[in-house]
Amino acid sequence: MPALPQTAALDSSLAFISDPYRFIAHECHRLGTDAFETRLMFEKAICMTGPEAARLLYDTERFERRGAMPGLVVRTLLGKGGVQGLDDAEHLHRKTMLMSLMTPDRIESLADQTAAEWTAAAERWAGRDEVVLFDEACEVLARAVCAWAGVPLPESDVDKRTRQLTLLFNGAGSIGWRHVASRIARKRANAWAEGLVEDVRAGRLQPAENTAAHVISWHRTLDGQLLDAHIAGVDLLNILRPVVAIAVYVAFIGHALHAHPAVRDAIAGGAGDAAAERFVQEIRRVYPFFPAVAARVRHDFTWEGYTFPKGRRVILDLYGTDQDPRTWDDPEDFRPERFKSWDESPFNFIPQGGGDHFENHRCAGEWITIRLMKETSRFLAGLPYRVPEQDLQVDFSRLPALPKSGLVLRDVGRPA
Ligand code: HEM
Ligand code: MYR
Repeated sequence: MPALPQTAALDSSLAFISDPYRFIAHECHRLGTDAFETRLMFEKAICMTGPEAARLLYDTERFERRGAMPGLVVRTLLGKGGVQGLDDAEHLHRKTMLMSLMTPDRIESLADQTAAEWTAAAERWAGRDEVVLFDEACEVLARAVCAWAGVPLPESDVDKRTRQLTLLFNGAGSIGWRHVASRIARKRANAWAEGLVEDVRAGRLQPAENTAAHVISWHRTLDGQLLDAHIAGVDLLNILRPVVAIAVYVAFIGHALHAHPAVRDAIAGGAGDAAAERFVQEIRRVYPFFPAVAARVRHDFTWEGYTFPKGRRVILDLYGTDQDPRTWDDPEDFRPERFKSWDESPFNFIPQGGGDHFENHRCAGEWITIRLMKETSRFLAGLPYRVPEQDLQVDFSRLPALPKSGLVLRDVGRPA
């Protein structure tokens, strides 16, 4: 049995963290393979890229998620006990509950809430010289998602909670003080969310039945018990945090509208929903956001002649798969039209994971993300503003990647 190709370096942690979006694809290209073995944080790991690798990782007979995520990510971005680390019947049960929040009418309701928050934000900006779009988006989305999820957010807490929710994703992948700040934010956000769950259960808080706060607080596990309040809080944050994280895509929308004025004009001129959707899909394909997902091998198997030993951590390259030249012609070109002929495979375009939303760990909020991105694209395309001189370069060494300036807008006028 041939061994998997190996990296020259014994440990790749440093190489990975310095270029988190491109390390796996670059190394695969260099080694002429879709999968290679290395060490990450001193532990052996298999890294893979491409649609066939994605199909493999979402085979639940061969992979499980328990203990797959690195501790650094669990103690910041994800929290302990949430849906991401579950397997089999327990995962299916919890995921079904979370997916019940993703009905078309609930998604529309969040889109309406978000549109209203954008309009209110534009009013606030009218008196200011300039605004940083990423920062403003974090606040707008925090306000919108809390209202939608049945989570009270008094005006005096808006800044604090926005900062906390933002740090969970915008500090998790950093090193140094930002990572420490992210851990502190995780502790505080957990305490807040657990308190909310307790308030709901004690009747002190009575969110509408179709809200995340209600559904998660009253969810029962397979053996009929309420979730541990701490874990319910973690999964409530698994709804609140990622909606705020859409702010990263908002910054990319601002970037793309600026780079492609013809697309901006088309959207401002009322291009149909299908055109708006192709625009946001291309943003999700071209701009880097979530680099990779991790799983562990359930039991020994062979794939394309290589052995995958039980317990091995396996990392799937999401960004590189969305840039794979076997699927995408001229992958680095920004061409929304390409989505007219995309085959809708669940494995070749996976910015928010692959496979099935219900059966696998694929992102529960993918439809919300697309819907809010379309709403925001229309809002920004119809908003008068200037993009002053600034460093618009997308920083690929940062987690998550962002335009360096955060997208400064000047002389913002009234929305159309
Ligand atoms: C899972 C990305 C927005 C809720 C995931 C995964 C990725 C991802 C890569 C893991 C897939 C896997 O493990 O196979 C993103 C990105 C977003 C985003 C880039 C853009 C902001 C959202 C939103 C929500 C959400 C808006 C909720 C409203 C979740 C949940 C999971 C998840 C609950 C765990 C699913 C599971 O383990 O079964 N997301 N996501 N995400 N996402 Fe998102
Ligand atoms: C969410 O909040 O779930 C949405 C996306 C957040 C992306 C944050 C990316 C940086 C975190 C590092 C992940 C490393 C995985 C190997």
